[in-house]
Amino acid sequence: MGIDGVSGMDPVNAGPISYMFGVGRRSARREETDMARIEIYSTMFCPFCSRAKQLLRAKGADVDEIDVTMSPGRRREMMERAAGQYSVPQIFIDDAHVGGCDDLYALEAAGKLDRLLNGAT
Ligand SMILES: N[C@@H](CCC(=O)N[C@@H](CS)C(=O)NCC(=O)O)C(=O)O
Repeated sequence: MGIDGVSGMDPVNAGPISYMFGVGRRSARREETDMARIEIYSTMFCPFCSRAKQLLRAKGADVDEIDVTMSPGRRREMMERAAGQYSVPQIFIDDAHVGGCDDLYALEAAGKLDRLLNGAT
């Protein structure tokens, strides 16, 4: 039994296809550290995206980046998940919408980001 009740499926070793379709909720590294799953929708040459990734990586977070520059379908997906917001980045922690770069830094300034990243949602 894998995590999250995915029967017969080892989320860490489920292979690239399962990984692409998000069967495994946490990567091997997340499994070890119990860090939250971070997804960031970004585009190329986006200073706000770089700034957000910089903060997350400085905290040791394992970031799944979804580049929507050339992908209108993924941009639509982003907007659906982010209550219609179009700008990048849009950041999700364990599937919960955090918002953009400013929102991420506001969480940090309020002393709430570490707790979210450590999976205490
Ligand atoms: N306040 C936003 C600003 C984000 C922003 O302006 N991103 C630019 C790219 S660097 C963008 O998506 N511009 C297109 C738009 O706003 O429609 C944040 O902190 O994330």
